[in-house]
Amino acid sequence: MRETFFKRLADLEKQQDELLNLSNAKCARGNGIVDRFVNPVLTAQHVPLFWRYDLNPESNPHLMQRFGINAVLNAGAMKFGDKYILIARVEADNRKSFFAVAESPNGVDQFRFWDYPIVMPETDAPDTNVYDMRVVKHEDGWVYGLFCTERRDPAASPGDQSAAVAQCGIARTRDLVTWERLPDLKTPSPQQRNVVLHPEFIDGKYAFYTRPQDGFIEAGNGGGIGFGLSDSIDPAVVEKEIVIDARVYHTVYEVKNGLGPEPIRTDKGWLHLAHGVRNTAAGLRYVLYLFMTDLEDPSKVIYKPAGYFLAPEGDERIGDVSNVLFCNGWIADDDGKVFIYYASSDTRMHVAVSSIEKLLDYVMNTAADRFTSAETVRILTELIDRNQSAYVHSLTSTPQKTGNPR
Ligand code: M1P
Repeated sequence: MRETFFKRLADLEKQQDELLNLSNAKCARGNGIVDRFVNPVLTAQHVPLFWRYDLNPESNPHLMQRFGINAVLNAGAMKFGDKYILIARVEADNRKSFFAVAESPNGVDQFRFWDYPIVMPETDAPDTNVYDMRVVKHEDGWVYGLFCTERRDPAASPGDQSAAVAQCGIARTRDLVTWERLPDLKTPSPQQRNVVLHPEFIDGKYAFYTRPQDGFIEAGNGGGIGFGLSDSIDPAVVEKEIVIDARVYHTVYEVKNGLGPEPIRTDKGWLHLAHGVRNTAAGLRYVLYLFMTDLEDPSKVIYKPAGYFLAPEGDERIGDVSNVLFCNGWIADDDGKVFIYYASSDTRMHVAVSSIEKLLDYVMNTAADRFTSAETVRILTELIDRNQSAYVHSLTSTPQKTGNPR
């Protein structure tokens, strides 16, 4: 029996060692805006063996898994010293999520979890489930983690075991190990998810991007990505919430949208990444889009390309909740490189790499949505006309097509 135990352990260790040391490479032929990478950066298989197994041959002679991990997803991200840090949502087999820190020396591979998950203190109303942390280095000197805290709806009938209330939990830390829990954010909306703290004070106040919603799943009258100010962070109270990026009929964000990570300050404006949700016969489809707000007034959208820049592709389309890309973490390096960490289908984490220069170019020079088929054809025709000009032909060898000349 002992021999079998140690043989199985050696196999598991070898397998995990290979995974953790796997080097990653850019996928060929990206969209020019970002480069995806071939391998996911964090998965359930990255979770340490000593979290999943009782490694004592006396108490676990069959070396069976004692603590199952279902998925690793929706990670907040930040640079901490010279390490690339992900604060992942780790979902155990019992459906409960918790947060755990993983670090990499280069941002694209070799992510390893720290030895223990984060012990998140609770408020007087204990969380049933916590997930999707946005990490923000605020100019007040603290590192904040804003996350969704979910509790059973106190008004639910005994037969309804799924009605829930989602709110924004807030905690802060200086070392990513010890966290101080603050009261949950208060807003005028019945429920909140996807709340992000702006990294700078606005008019001396803490600024929050919110996602007001009427129900646990449905945004209802919650019109899109909101914005509001709070005099303090302890407690944080947003009395007035305005919608800055609305849901729009027949778009990739018609059903819901929500801000992803904290915005990145650039000399042209604040770069924002968000997810948009549309309905299909096969269920909801989550894609990622970018927009920019004014440097002085981050609630004012100044550029917003039509549609998405990343949507589920290939294996990304399949998982616990299929057809979903979700991002709540990115890292802008000093050299201008931007690492975008996104989860696919609520199952695993990936990275896509871009740069501030490319993201600005994309956001500022890609046509905005004009919301109808006719206008979409007009935008396309303008592009084709420009590409058919003699000047462009003198620069490229692309042959002119003559099917239906204008
Ligand atoms: O399942 C997709 C995502 O659904 C929720 O996001 P939203 O509130 O925008 O619909 C969240 O539960 C998120 O964790 C999940 O990835």
